Amino acid sequence: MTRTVIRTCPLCEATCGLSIELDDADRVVAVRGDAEDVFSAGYLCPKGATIGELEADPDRLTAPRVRRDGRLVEASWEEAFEEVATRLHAIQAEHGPDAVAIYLGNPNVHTLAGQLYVRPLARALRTTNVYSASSVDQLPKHVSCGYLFGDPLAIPVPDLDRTDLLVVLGGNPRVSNGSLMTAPDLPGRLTALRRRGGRLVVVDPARTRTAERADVHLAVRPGTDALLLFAVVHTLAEEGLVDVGDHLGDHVAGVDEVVALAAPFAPERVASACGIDASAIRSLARELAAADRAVVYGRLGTSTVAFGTTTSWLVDVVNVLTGNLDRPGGAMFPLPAHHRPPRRPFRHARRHSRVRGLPEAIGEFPVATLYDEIVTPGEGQVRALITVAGNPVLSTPDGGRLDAAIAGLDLVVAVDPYITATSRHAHVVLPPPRILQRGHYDLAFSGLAIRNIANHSSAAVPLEDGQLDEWEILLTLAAIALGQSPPIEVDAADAFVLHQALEAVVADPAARLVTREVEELRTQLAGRRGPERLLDLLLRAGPYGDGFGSHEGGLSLARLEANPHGIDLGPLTPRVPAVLTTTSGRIELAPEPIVADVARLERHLEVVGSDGAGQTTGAVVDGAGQTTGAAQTTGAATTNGLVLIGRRHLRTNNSWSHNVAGLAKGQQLCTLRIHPDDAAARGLADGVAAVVRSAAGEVTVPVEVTDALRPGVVSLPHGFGHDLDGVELTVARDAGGANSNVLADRHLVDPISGNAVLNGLDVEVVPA
Ligand SMILES: Nc1nc2c(c(=O)[nH]1)N[C@H]1C(S)=C(S)[C@@H](COP(=O)(O)OP(=O)(O)OC[C@H]3O[C@@H](n4cnc5c(=O)[nH]c(N)nc54)[C@H](O)[C@@H]3O)O[C@H]1N2
Ligand SMILES: Nc1nc2c(c(=O)[nH]1)N[C@H]1C(S)=C(S)[C@@H](COP(=O)(O)OP(=O)(O)OC[C@H]3O[C@@H](n4cnc5c(=O)[nH]c(N)nc54)[C@H](O)[C@@H]3O)O[C@H]1N2
Ligand code: SF4
Ligand SMILES: [Mo]
Repeated sequence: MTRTVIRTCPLCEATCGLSIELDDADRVVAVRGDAEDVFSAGYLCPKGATIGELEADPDRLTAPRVRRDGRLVEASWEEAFEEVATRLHAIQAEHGPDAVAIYLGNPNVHTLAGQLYVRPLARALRTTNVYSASSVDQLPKHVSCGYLFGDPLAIPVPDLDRTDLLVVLGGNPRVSNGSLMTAPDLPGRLTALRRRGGRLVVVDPARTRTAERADVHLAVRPGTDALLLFAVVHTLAEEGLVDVGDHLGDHVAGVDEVVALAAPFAPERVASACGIDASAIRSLARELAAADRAVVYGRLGTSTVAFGTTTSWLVDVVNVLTGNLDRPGGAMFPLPAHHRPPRRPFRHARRHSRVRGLPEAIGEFPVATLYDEIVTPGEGQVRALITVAGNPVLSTPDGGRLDAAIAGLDLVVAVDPYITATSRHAHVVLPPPRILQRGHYDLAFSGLAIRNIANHSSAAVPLEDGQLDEWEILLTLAAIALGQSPPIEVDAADAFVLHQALEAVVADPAARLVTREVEELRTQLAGRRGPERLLDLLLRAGPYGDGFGSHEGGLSLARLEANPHGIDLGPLTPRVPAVLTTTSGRIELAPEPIVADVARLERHLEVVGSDGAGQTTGAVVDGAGQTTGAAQTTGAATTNGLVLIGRRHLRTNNSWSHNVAGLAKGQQLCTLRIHPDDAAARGLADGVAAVVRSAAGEVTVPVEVTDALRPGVVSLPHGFGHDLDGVELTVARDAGGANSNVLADRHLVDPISGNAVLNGLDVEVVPA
């Protein structure tokens, strides 16, 4: 006998519905796309199809591990938490709260536990040393949206199904399935765009799978998108094409200032720096202005670069200036179903990191400086690290050095299902349950979706006796961080979390509530615990909620449980000015800190634009121990004229799905892609080993010669390099490949956000 369960796939941002067949022993026998899912309508990619293999992976931990005599041995939960408490309390007592750092990895945005219980843990630690994968990813977008719209979470997304022209910079949605743009079946939606007569323009140094299907592919030089977009603004202004639209007219400040800022960036002046003809840049601007409904979208390749914030900002500037912001078919703000607390105007750089003086953003410090905080003595030095769903050794800059630094810490706690490059250094590893053992709801991605959707999946398989849910692990750690000793009463801690959530909701006049009595709401939520109880509260108080009785037929968790294929809440609708939380209440198109950094871009243009061959990144290089307010270029970096970028593969997911045998299909995925001319010039041929060297380090990888990259650019995927001592990933260890982040210099950051520069690194490539 088998049974079928309906689940949302948690493996990427596309949130596809899956129909999963389980046998009597709850083993996965088949995974199909859920044809009835209101959003994905049956779509499934090769990664989603491997959920069964992930669930059955023998390397996945089923019990905690504790370090004894140098080895990670199985232990009971009691022993594991005892070990954490003893060591953590000693460090906190002797060195204070900042001695404990926390790093939050990407899967936290894909779990309810990560979305609802990580914050209580971080707060309980009372540390300023909070780091996350955001600062190797989309932090510049949060910062630019914070300044533009007042809210770092107000990120406009392409209204993909209704646009006539989509311009993608630095994204490869046909492979990544989209990011900061939640839409299942992106390949299909992009095909549909062109079928209905729409156009796709891709700006990418590589001819990616997305670029292959584009009407126009502009093979930009890495790191120069800000110049390109400024040239678009310049053209719009010069040719009288600026029109923010009647719908926005009253709500935008700073148009003239932005136009003035674009003055130095004529297409003819940036063309050689960008590696794109001036006429192509002017055409792009004219096409954007002429299209009825158009949208510019920038992703990873515009974010993990030296001008990440500036580029992210310019994407929305162009959308505003062409009248495409907050309009159907343009860039629109989703309205997710859950209640969000009212936001205060965005504040940024409220603190600076101890060693390098890098700015705080969205409550975090850039992970590019975690290494410095660990190795630099003094008050506030990091001595303990808690990682939750993260693998910074493989995912963040200067991976090799960070690896060694983490190995020397007094305490490492990893909440992770695997013994990875990072968790192998742990004193305690706390494994969360499997995907099918927990409920799922996309709190993060429903706020980035191209339709308003609500979809909850119930746990399909029960926890085993004594197994802890991830939120229970996080709450126990939070209680320990507050000084309590195990055993911890999880339900008491959870009652406190609920109480705070209730207080926040009743204090918000915009929340849908029939009553503002905390006690009455608590009664109505009885019968649930943990994340499901919080979710029920947030849904019922949210913009489509049942208001606990005030809005009949509105959303509640019970209603979602009765609709396992999800509830479609309709297409995106205009949200300006309600969505704006700037002090002025308007879109601040020319925010001071971004304006102030334009001079650095001009200097960069002078360096790279003169002959089109200079390869400096334009990033701020701040020597350890001091901050240079001024920008410098890398200048003396090792280079023989090549620039390194990254790439993703359809069948892998960052660093952590590499243990699924079927994913790679025996193929070597971690190759250095290089243009035939560049290969020939260096005596490199397909399949031979090459040494790739940067200012930070070197790796040896096989070469793949392809004309899919523009000359002068090489690419290497990240997330590989699992064959380190102690890593317990049998398949991934054998898969080969090297840690590309050994090459990423931690000193190279986008100075406004502190985000790491992972694309556009100067490298030298020679035969091994
Ligand atoms: N050079 C280079 N580096 C990059 C990038 C790049 O393009 N180039 N991309 C960057 C980006 S966009 C990102 S998001 C980061 C990702 O960086 P990280 O988030 O640090 O790394 P992941 O590889 O996603 O590792 C996730 C970890 O979570 C664990 N895990 C999986 N599921 C769960 C769960 O349910 N609960 C818990 N507790 N743990 C779980 C996995 O075992 C794994 O150890 O990498 C960044 N690094
Ligand atoms: N299969 C698969 N899917 C994934 C992931 C995965 O690892 N595997 N990871 C998930 C995560 S965490 C994320 S954040 C998303 C990322 O989603 P995307 O951003 O869509 O994915 P990437 O493939 O990293 O695309 C970045 C593109 O930027 C280009 N690029 C590099 N430098 C520059 C530049 O200077 N300018 C321009 N214009 N382009 C540049 C690269 O060639 C690449 O094609 O993908 C998610 N989906
Ligand atoms: S596209 Fe993403 S969400 Fe959809 S099946 Fe693949 S991994 Fe899962
Ligand atoms: Mo990411």
